[in-house]
Amino acid sequence: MSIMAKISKGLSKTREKMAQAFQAVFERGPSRDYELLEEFLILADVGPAAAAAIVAKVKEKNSPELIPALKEELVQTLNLDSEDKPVKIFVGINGSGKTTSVGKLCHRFVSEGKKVFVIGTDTFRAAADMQLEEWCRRAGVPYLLGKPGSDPGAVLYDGLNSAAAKNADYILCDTAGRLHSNKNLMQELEKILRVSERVRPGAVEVLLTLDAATGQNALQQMETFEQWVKPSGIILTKLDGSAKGGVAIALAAKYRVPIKYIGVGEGIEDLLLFAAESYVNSLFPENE
Ligand SMILES: Nc1nc2c(ncn2[C@@H]2O[C@H](COP(=O)(O)OP(=O)(O)OP(=O)(O)O)[C@@H](O)[C@H]2O)c(=O)[nH]1
Ligand SMILES: [Mg+2]
Repeated sequence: MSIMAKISKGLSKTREKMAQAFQAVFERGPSRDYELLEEFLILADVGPAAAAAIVAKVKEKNSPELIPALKEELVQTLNLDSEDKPVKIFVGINGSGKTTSVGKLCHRFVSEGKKVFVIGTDTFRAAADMQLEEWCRRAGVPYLLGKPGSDPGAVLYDGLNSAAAKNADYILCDTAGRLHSNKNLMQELEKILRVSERVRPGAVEVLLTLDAATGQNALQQMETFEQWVKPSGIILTKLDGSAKGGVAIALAAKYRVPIKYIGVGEGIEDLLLFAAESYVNSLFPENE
């Protein structure tokens, strides 16, 4: 399957929902009605603030063709510069897809010929180490996993040193799931980040995994993680099972943090590089 076909398939539920919202809204009036356009975007999980901002920009364009103008604006909203740093720390709430995304990204980097090292700092959840170990085996990458109950910061410190000895191009660090409302666990994450910055100054980035199905709640998660660890990229997971892919636009509009990858399935190849234009094209029905 081509990448475009994979993105399109991964976004099929969202596209269906977009089409339904479009029909429901515009059967009431002409598709040049900007108020209706805003309503359509809100129904499509773009969220009220981003919807208003986007419609204002589309209005400015004063284009005779509304949908192409809207698409162009959506692409611009989603098209954000992103940096690629060697140490990537995966954070996010429980079950959002951190460990799976680490496994998939290992596979992606290995197939690009990169040397990867994985550090598992989820010493909290039972069997977390076995799950990550299985992914590392499948991707064929070396790893260091913390013993159950051990201090995540100390595990990370050791892991970063082992990775340096192996000359890894990329070091992917899995962390335990934590609710954004849990202050102690957010402080622990802050500490993990401090440790890594001390060992590899300037080389560390935080990737926040967000489950697309959580819709507007993803914004709240972003809000809190932003306060504690400033994610420099988002991985939007489980798009295949969700109709709420429009939330990508809400996130990009509000936080200006790039979406780097999207998860479109449970398999090792189901993590795709995010591309604003293909994403937007896949939201609209004519691309099926
Ligand atoms: N369909 C689908 N399932 C996914 C995707 N990403 C992750 N999953 C599934 O979501 C579930 C949770 O994924 P994990 O990777 O274990 O999530 P986690 O964030 O590491 O979870 P904790 O460590 O418990 O916080 C698993 O069953 C994965 O297979 C995706 O893109 N699509
Ligand atoms: Mg996990």
